[in-house]
Amino acid sequence: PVSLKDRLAELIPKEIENVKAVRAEHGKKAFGPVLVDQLYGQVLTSVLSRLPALIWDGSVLDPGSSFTRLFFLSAHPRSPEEGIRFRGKTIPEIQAELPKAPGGSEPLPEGLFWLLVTGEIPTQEQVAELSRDWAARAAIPEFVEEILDRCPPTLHPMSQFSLAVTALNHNSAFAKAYQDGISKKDYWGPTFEDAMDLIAKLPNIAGRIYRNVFAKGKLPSIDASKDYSHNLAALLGFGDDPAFVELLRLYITIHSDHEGGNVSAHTGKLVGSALSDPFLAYGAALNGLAGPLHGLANQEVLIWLRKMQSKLGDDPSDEAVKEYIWSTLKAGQVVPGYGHAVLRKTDPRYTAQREFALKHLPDDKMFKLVGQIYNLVPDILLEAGKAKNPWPNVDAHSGVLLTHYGLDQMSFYTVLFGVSRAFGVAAQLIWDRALGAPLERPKSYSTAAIQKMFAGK
Ligand code: FAM
Repeated sequence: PVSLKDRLAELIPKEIENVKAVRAEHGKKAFGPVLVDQLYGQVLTSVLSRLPALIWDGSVLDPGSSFTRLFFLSAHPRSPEEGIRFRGKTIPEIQAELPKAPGGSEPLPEGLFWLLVTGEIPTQEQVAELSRDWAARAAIPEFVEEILDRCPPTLHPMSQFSLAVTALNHNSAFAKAYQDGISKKDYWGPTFEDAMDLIAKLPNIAGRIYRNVFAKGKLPSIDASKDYSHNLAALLGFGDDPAFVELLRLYITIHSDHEGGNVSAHTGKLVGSALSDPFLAYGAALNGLAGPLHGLANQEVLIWLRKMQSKLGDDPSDEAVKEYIWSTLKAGQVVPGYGHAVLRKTDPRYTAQREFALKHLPDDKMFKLVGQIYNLVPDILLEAGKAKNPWPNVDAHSGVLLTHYGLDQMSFYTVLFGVSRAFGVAAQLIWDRALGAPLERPKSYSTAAIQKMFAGK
């Protein structure tokens, strides 16, 4: 079928049977012990990134082995990249296999969404149908426009974004169906409609925030003959720059999903498990993405780089950069854009952006600085001896690319991350409702209970 919903309707009953079979065969097998220290977040890593607690088929991270990697680091200074697979495919594979726009060479995020939802590489026609469908759903209610227009420009763009997404719940198909007494087995249908509406409406929300906060004038309307990234670029005022449009296609694709346990994806899943509709669930996810240890890191990286540039000038020596990095650590701050809760290698999303930069902006000064930092930070983090992963993550690179094309308003960067992450969370919410995922409710213990439980043992 050309329609994503029709294809999904064919896949859901098969997957329900598959899950049943896996549970029948393996359901009674033990999976992961927990140490008391881990409950308090010490020893190796916090318990949650080790505890098998979630199921999500859309994407999976391959951490590599931290011990092997650290041990061999001096012998192999640049670690091999793999890291993430979307439905079994690496980033280079999806770049090669997903449909492109006419004349373009980066994958269309429409195709990535089809892949996340179905596990299949879509045809050009299926992807074109998604572009058309999203363009048709793109308008946002007038009252949401008014909410955004009334926000003071000093309110962080991420707070405005979350307000607007939450308010979309006004027209939620799932919330209405639930009130009308929908049966559990039909939850996925209205969830799918909300998920599609959510993704479709984000460009208009993001565009309006950008225009309002940075005084960029009137929004153009959505062009139904263009793909999602082209429309988003046009709403931000960059529709005439084909290289920027290509960057957005790559950007949305690689930021879309990153396993089920990262703060934004997990928040969406958790809130969705209470049967809050996809708008409420994604509004909550955005509030998690807005934290500096998660999505806000792309803003933080740019602030950090700019400060470094203003202090050290355009072509700083390695010694000066090293000293600057050490001064960040000595001030009790993190080096933004480095480290990861799961990955133990250079983030392949970093590499994909570096390759884009090498192709389109090899002489950009800030890109060169980012490359210089990449050669210095890992050894410093290793010497400092705390971070388990000294390698760069996605956020170390994204802001430099956006800045190159003139999108240099750093406080807006996480909004673009938020547009992208909706693809993964939306796909996950559809499958959670299709497979009857349970209410998420981890058990908490008091310290007194731990003392009592382990006394004398
Ligand atoms: N600079 C300095 N210290 C770091 C560090 C960094 N980049 N990364 C980790 N550490 C420290 C960390 O603060 C912790 O210190 P304490 O023991 O004093 O608390 C210690 O090393 C162990 O941390 P970890 O186990 O290696 O990392 P976590 O799993 O706790 O946290 C991150 C992972 C990503 C939050 C952490 O590496 C970090 O703060 N990085 C900088 C912020 C950043 O770039 N975030 C974006 C992550 C990105 F992938 C995303 O979500 N978009």
